[in-house]
Amino acid sequence: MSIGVGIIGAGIMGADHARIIAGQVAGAHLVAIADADASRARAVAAETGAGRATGDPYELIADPAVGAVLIASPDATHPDYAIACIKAGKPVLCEKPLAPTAAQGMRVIEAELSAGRRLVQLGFMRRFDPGYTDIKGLLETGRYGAALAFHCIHRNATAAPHFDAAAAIVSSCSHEIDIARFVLSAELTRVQVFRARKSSLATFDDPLLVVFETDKGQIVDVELFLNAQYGYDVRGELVCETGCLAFGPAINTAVRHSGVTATSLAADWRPRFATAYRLQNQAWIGSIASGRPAGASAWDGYIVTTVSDAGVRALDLRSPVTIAQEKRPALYG
Ligand code: ISE
Repeated sequence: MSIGVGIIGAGIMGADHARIIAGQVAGAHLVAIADADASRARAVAAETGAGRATGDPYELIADPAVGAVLIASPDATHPDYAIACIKAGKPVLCEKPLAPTAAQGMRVIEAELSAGRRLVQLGFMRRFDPGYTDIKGLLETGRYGAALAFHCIHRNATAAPHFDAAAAIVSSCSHEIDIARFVLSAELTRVQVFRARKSSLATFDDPLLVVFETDKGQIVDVELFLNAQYGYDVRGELVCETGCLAFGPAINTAVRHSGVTATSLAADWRPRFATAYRLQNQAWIGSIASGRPAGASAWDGYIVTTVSDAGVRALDLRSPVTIAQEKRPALYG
């Protein structure tokens, strides 16, 4: 049986997800696109063969042909659409972040708790990226001893026009917050944010160095540089007691010529994480069919919002902030 998918949001990510669902995922078919700008919804629907387009996301959620909803609209709209889907009993893949703040994210947790079942998967696609899954697998063999530190680099060529330093933490750094918890099987307990000299090409404090401590005593440092100009560059290195596990960022063939080895970089995250997005979306559809949740849960999404709230406070205060630890409800195992 094929699951009819509706997508809310016809921007960069909504259009990308529409192409992935329409062309690369088994067991699903694209039914409808919604966007506050109905003409954008119509354009993506025409390109991807989705039969319906609407300017009203709630009409899409109520559509009986839509069995599952992918939310890729602006961040602030995620909680309301996710809650409407939960109330309608429809599974959701919600782009990160779950919400701009923890207080708003908690509304989604309360909706799942009162429904008594998990319907939301968070779009932290890096959990499906072979770079991260490889180092997690290698760490878990025990061959390299305990993980001590995780160095992360997160560079974009240019930041979206609406970005500021707080958005860099809430939106961009949310990926490292989630993936550090996932790779290290640890919780983040403290955060400090350092501002480097501001790039003359940036409109906000960029780059930032965000440093976390974990409940296992590890350090996670993230260089966030969203106006790096030269390309999209995400990579990392996990420092363990007897070895270091490094991955990224090249996605293409190495060309050796004229005494130089060159590998090209992606322009943005879509090609860099194309495999991760495909595997994530396939796992989501598979989880609906099997009834076994996959990927990051709404709870993971909520915890990330508590950490990014603390990160924004640390940015403003210019001093370390302790991250309150939350008790995981039984629903989230
Ligand atoms: C963007 O929203 C993403 O999700 C990308 O993965 C991230 O690298 C980028 O910094 C964000 O702005």
